[in-house]
Amino acid sequence: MKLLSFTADSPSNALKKAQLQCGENALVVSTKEIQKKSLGKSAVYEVVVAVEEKEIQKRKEKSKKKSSDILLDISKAAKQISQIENITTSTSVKEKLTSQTQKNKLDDSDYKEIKDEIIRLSDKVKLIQEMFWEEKSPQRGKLNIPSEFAEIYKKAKLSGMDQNDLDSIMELTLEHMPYNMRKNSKSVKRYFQVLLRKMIPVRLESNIQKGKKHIMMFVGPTGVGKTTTLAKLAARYSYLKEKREKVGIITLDTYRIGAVEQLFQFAKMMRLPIEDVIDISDFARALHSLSFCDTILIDTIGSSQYDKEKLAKMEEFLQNSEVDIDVNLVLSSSTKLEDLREIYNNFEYLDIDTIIFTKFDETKSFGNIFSLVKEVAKPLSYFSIGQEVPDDIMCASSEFLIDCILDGFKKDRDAKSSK
Ligand SMILES: Nc1nc2c(ncn2[C@@H]2O[C@H](COP(=O)(O)OP(=O)(O)OP(=O)(O)O)[C@@H](O)[C@H]2O)c(=O)[nH]1
Ligand SMILES: [Mg+2]
Repeated sequence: MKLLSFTADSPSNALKKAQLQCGENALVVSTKEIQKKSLGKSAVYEVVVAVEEKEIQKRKEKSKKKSSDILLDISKAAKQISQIENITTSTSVKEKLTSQTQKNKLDDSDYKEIKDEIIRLSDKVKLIQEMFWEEKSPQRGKLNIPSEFAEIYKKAKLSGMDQNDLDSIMELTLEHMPYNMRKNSKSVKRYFQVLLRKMIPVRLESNIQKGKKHIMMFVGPTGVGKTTTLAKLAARYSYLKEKREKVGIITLDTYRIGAVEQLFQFAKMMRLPIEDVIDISDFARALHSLSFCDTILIDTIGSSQYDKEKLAKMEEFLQNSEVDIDVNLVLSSSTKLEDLREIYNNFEYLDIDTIIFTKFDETKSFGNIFSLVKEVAKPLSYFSIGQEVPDDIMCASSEFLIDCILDGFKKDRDAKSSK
């Protein structure tokens, strides 16, 4: 027989402790208060119990077993968890990651796989954003746009491109794009960019016939930048290009006071010959007096596309000319597609050779240019990218235009690379 003592803040709690350790049958020998309750201190009671030694031994073994049972359960659970983990990750990138990390090494293909997975996930996130954007699933019109294509679709759509153009290009892309390129939005964007570029006709400056007199006439609506563009090109041809050319200027039908003044001052400053023409008979004379020039640039007064009388007069000048005139339609990038169409239709009978777009710096959407040029199938020749004469002009480039459509106009970066 053994006597054991248990203490607690009450006799019943002390007894509970004793019974927990020695069993319900433990014999209570005494109960007494061994510390009185005082300020900040609770009372302490002691319970002394008498227990058979065999009983103590039995209870010790039981408690040992209980804790080893718990350990067993934990290790079983751990085993199960690791088995589940192995199954779920056996085919995934994660398994490779774990096993490769053990070897402390990841080879390039693993990195690529992980990268692709991250891009795929980010595409999914983009798709969700997309769905908020139009508050509907990626089912747009009759086209079902996969998530990797969502970003590019949105950008193109916001660029002001014609919806039918966009849908047919998307359809083409979805049909022909190699499967391995579809994996993420980056490769989709690259493919889409190349496809769009191929659709834009561009007339290279180098394609202008050498040795042949080049007579360029600038026509277009009022205020689009015809005179400014002419001045920039006059400087470019006469001073800035590798091979300097003799450049002359003609101002046509310029009854408006001030319109000629500006150009006359510019020509004087640049030491370029300039002729002012009001009558058709004067036109032939002016061309003759500039016959020593390699390039003749003809400025016209801006005409509203609705001003049929003025347009008819311009046509008369062109028809009566005995020389080939390269007709350059000047349009502003910030004009909406439907207005561009209308302007083009009204100037079309002048037999337009090429289109110059101005004011790239004044807009954020360039899809209108893409759609117009695609529709009318006339090549672009120059882009005006600001007000500065002679710097803010560049040769048209489909690459530059598509970058503007998909990523916006960035003068410093793009202009330098494309001049
Ligand atoms: N921001 C910006 N302004 C431009 C650009 N090109 C021309 N401009 C400005 O547009 C305004 C009109 O330019 P003009 O060259 O006089 O236009 P225009 O077509 O000759 O005008 P009209 O002869 O009246 O028909 C001027 O203030 C120019 O500085 C350009 O690329 N970007
Ligand atoms: Mg003008």
